[in-house]
Amino acid sequence: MTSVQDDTSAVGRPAAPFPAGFRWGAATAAYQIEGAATEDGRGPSIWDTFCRTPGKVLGGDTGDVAVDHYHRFPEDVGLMAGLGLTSYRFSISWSRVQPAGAGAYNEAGLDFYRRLVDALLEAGIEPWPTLYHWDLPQPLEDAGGWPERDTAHRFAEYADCVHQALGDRVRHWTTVNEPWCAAFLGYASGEHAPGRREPSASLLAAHHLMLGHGLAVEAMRSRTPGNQFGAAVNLYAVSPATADPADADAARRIDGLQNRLFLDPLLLGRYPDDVLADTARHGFDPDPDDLAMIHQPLDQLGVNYYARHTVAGTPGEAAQTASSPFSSHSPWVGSEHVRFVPAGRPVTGMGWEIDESGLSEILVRLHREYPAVPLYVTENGAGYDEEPDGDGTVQDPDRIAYLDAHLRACHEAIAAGVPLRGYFTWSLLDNFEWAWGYSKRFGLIHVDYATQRRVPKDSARWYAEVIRQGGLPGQH
Ligand code: IFM
Repeated sequence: MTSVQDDTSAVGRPAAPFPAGFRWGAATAAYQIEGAATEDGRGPSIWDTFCRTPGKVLGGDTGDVAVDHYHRFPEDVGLMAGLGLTSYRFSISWSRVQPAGAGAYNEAGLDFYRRLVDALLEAGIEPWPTLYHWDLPQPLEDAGGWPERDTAHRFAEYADCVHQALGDRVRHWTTVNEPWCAAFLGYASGEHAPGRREPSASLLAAHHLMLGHGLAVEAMRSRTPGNQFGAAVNLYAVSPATADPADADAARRIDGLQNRLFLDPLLLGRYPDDVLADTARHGFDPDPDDLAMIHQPLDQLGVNYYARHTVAGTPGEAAQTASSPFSSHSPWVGSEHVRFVPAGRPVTGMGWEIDESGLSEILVRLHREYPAVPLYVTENGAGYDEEPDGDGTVQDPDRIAYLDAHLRACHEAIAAGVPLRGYFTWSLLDNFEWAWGYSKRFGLIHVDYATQRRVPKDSARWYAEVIRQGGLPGQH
């Protein structure tokens, strides 16, 4: 077979070799894959409660069993090794490690992650844990949740405990995953746990998630300065629908809430003035002293990218924009009038428009507008609902095309000087897709939820070959 490095003959798309040492990974999250919801002392999380609330999750699905990764992780690590992954991004269930979210730690829960990390290291795969992927211990929500400042302190203590247990074997740490979703889908639109619809509280939640990040990094770094710390934010390219100034204003607002509200405090140590003005009527007035804590030096920044937002302004219109089939309340606090309009691109099975140019745009923008920090695409992938063919294979050409296009966008960004050091596809396995339950499949590996049988899809073989070659082949 021609190697990626020397195949430059393709007229359609040239070969796209990635730098030596580039991390090739896949990502998952605890509630979406582990199952074992009540085993070995795990406590309830907000997602356990939310899934049991009628009408919140499609089909009444829950993460009780998920894909049983808690028991099947040795098989799953074997599958990762078969793909040739260099790195595996997973999240730690706070409720498994500290069932009440404060106070006593659960050694059995920590042991699960010790075993997982050991299995990964033995297989030559770098463990890349995330400390918070949306599954707040229910007792902390009962005490007020992320809108309460104390939750940030509880998070830092928990993070420090996990770091103490694993810091000798784990080098790369992600504090919070997609704080936009945790804050605004959880506390404004309510389509995610805990399902609250309180715009002012959602802004406080966003602030405390970032404060928790800062406190956690400070605590962990003081013990093991050589470890690498960062957060994973879900960023979108944002375009105005037309040249109308109202659409330009809509794009500024959504870019502010989605991207800059998180990037500016994390990387610049300040909140964007325009976002503070847009949200002022919700009483958002963060303590400036917190910004120094949030603004920890970062060793890495995780970028989760899926799509572009195309938006239009409808000034003066009071009506809220529903963000999804699961809520009639807007997550766009202070900019509820903005409309999200289709731009006519092909969509994935989630209905998300496919636009790989948005990924290179975001990466180049980070490089130009923010201080230099090594970047990783910590999530990127496409959800469909494919099933095995009669012969047992799972063909997913659309996912392959999506991943190919987005990896080419990464390659383009690297060529433009962006310090992009790795790529994690979402997801390793089909899993629980939050309010969508098990109806959408993002995995490279198909899971039959009745038998828990794992079958690598065509995309898994394709990705393994990309990893083996260190990049993408040219296309004729
Ligand atoms: O499944 C989610 C993941 O938990 C967070 N990022 C987006 C994925 C697809 O919706």
